[in-house]
Amino acid sequence: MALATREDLRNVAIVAHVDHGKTTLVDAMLRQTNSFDAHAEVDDRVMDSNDLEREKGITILAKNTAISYEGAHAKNGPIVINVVDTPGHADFGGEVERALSMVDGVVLLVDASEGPLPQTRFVLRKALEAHLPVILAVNKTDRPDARIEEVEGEAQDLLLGLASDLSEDHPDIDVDAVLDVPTVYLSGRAGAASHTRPADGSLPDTPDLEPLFETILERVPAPSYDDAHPLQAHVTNLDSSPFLGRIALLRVHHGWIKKGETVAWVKHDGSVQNVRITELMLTKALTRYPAEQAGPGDIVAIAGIEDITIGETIADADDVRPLPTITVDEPAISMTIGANTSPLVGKVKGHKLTARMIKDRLDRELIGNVSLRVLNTDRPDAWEVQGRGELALAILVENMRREGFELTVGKPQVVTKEVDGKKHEPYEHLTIDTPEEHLGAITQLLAARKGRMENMVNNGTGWVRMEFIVPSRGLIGFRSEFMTITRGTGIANAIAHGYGEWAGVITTRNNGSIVADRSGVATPFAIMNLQERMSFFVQPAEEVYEGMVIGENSRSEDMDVNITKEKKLTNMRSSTADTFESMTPPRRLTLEECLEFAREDECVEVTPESVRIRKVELEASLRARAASRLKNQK
Ligand SMILES: Nc1nc2c(ncn2[C@@H]2O[C@H](COP(=O)(O)OP(=O)(O)OP(=O)(O)O)[C@@H](O)[C@H]2O)c(=O)[nH]1
Ligand SMILES: [Mg+2]
Repeated sequence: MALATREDLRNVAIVAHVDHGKTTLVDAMLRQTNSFDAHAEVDDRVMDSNDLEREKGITILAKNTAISYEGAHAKNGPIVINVVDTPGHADFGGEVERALSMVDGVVLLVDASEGPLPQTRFVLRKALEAHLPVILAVNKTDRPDARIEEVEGEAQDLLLGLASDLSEDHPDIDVDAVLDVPTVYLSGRAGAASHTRPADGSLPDTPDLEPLFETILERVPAPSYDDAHPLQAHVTNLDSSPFLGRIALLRVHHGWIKKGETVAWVKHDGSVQNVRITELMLTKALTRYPAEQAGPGDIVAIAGIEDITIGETIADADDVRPLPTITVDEPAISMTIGANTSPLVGKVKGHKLTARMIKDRLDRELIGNVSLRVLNTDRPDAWEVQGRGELALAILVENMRREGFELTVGKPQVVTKEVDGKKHEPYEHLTIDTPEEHLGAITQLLAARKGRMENMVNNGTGWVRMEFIVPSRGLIGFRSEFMTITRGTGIANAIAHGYGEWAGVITTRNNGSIVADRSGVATPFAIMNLQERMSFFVQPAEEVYEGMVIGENSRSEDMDVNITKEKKLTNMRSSTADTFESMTPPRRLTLEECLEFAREDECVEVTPESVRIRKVELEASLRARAASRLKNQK
């Protein structure tokens, strides 16, 4: 079987740990290949196109763009490079795995100061398992704290370690080929690159990205295909448009796909249906344009197939050959998402309230999000949603909130498993970088959360790096405490470390909740009276209800208070201005903070206007009874 190649095409994914500069580099690649219209106003990080991505400054969804490279290294005419930008946050690892099924090589970015971090290892491992060639790019060489040579060494060590690890399970991996990795030095932000190592803190010596393009063209193979093979294309991503409905992104492996043609759609359950390709589009920079046909190696968008999902195959109608389904790592964190059951439900007209609407929305999410699972619960209006991590689930809830949903969201839990009759839970490998002085407090914090220290390096710069193996459960709510301890300076990164035995009880929050004991409106008088002993989440004039958590106690137990109490009228005049001045402003918790804060017997009420923590059991008397029952059991 003689393989042909598409010399005019390359498919490459940019992978890295979070914030190591992937999206910024893609900007520079687009700009330098004149991919934008001459007068277009172009934002930074154009690939981070959805609202939440821009707000949080992180990439959530993998996306592809196409550039036409016409520079010095394109010897026989322009070469289209499909570039897939991937998220670096561990919770979106499923996106990365999927992105890898679209490409023939990866550029692995490593921050010249931070060096390889847990997600670097994860993405590199996935790339090697997929037999993809790797280009190592030491990025941000301009950082004043860059330590380029050291970081390069660490990346080489990582490669070596992974290669020898992998060769045990995958004898077909060619270790020498794996270790033959070219290095490029980059400052993605400056759009500069070089083959030779710049001095720490300075820019690479070529004022453009030519050395990177050169290496991509040389190392990432042009897509190869069998000329005689019938059409075979994999659905690797989904999108939608108001005009075209669902859009499936396909990586064509063999054969040609033509507009107007009838093809076979091989579904997950193995059934095959003939469908007509009514819309076919290729990508240029950030826009899709209609095309007549696409061939081997192309990443092409098709519209008009309503239920098509990721991992399915489009094949020749006369010779159907399915591709393997795309697998991703299992989810570790779950939470229940259900209809809003609080007394304040539906205060604003037009919100999406019903269980039906919520279920439809969750089902829709499943289609595009391969790392998610939705299970039934014993209640008809609530579902258990499982995902890779807390953030991934919080983002789903945040998106639904913005779409107008009202929800009740349970506290995040871990997904446990039975192994040999014993309960097992997921663990994480946690890497911490922190100024030395916080070492003691952090060790204590993690000990309480059942973390086991694996490694500690003090490189004499006043910073230490510690590595822990911690139950994922112990990391729920960890981040905010960690940030307080390190006054925002610490860096913590976690990555899945498989399942291990249940670690026992973990107590996370030391302080109890302040709970409203009746419905009404919070008054300045009541808040003033209580604020010494607690910190409040609500402010005067805000509506509250019985069982709503309105603050954090300075003691460990919960406390029910009347926050609606009015001051008795007296003859004495007091100026309200006075009152307000001495009132501490309320602590406003974000959705993620609420999810972290909530205890087992609490959940979070989410509406487009507000996020409130509440007791699962709203009535004080019922709560008291449940608590005493629990005490008697112990
Ligand atoms: N000093 C320096 N900073 C850079 C460079 N490239 C990117 N940054 C900064 O690094 C931060 C992260 O950049 P992004 O491009 O969003 O990183 P990312 O890898 O796409 O992040 P995720 O998608 O969230 O994983 C931003 O604040 C950038 O301005 C660089 O070459 N030098
Ligand atoms: Mg990004």
